[in-house]
Amino acid sequence: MNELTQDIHWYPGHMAKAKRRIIEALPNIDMVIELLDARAPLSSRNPDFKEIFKNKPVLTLLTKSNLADRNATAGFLRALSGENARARAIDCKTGYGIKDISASINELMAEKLARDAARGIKRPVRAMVAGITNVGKSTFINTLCGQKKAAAADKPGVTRQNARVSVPSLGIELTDTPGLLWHKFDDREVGIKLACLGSINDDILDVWGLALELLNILKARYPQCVTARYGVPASPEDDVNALFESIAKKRGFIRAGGVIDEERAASVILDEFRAGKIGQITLDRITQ
Ligand SMILES: Nc1nc2c(ncn2[C@@H]2O[C@H](COP(=O)(O)OP(=O)(O)OP(=O)(O)O)[C@@H](O)[C@H]2O)c(=O)[nH]1
Ligand SMILES: [Mg+2]
Repeated sequence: MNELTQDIHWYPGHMAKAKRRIIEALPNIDMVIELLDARAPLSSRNPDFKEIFKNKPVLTLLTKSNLADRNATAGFLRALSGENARARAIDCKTGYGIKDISASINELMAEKLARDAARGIKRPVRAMVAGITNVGKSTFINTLCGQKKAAAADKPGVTRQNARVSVPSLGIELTDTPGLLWHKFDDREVGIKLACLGSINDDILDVWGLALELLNILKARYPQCVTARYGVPASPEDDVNALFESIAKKRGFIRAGGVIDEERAASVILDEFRAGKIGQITLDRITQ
């Protein structure tokens, strides 16, 4: 159907090292704050984390929730919360959900805090912030401490080392970590979705093929968003190549000779999706 036929395989050497460093740091960590992308909470969950963090309390946060489908987020929060699991939605661009984080941490650490208090010890809760590349770990830390302490940027692989940031006003100490992917995506769809979110470096991707994959999901689940954004009719039955072409034409992405500029059209569709301009969209479904 398109050129994205090979499995996306992305596990650069520095991630193996980063994983070792995360494991080494764990004895000095009280709890984990696991960040998932609200637009794909299942696909953006690193399957290695279950084992790595098995002995730690985990607070799960769905980040970038203002870019995601609200109904889907509500469903995922229910699915991810359990007796020993807490899940909350946040958005660091708008500040949504940020003021409740401290209470969630204290709730999760209530026993330890009570134990410390009984022994007259007052020390910060040490929380490790973990998640895949570009999910917003460093931005979350900056938002929580109200200062730009950690480098953050719109590309995967910005943070390369563990780094501690103290937030004395909240009684916590956060450890920023490099984004971790895993060795191989068993499910090809997972790799595609993570690429759509911007968690895999675009340099190694076929951008045209990826945009077609994204359009495939959008026409099936959010055709009204495609129509509203690009002014072209869209429905689940559409041929994805034809839909891509009509968007490219509508936007005037035509090279000399009337040939469609696929690269340009594909980059724009992906960029607009990532910036939330096509709408509030969630790529994962709860029952996958
Ligand atoms: N809309 C929106 N954008 C966000 C949010 N959080 C982070 N971002 C953006 O996502 C991009 C990646 O943010 P980072 O904080 O660098 O992500 P990271 O998880 O630290 O990435 P690595 O260090 O590369 O693993 C930046 O462009 C942020 O501005 C959010 O809650 N909402
Ligand atoms: Mg970072």
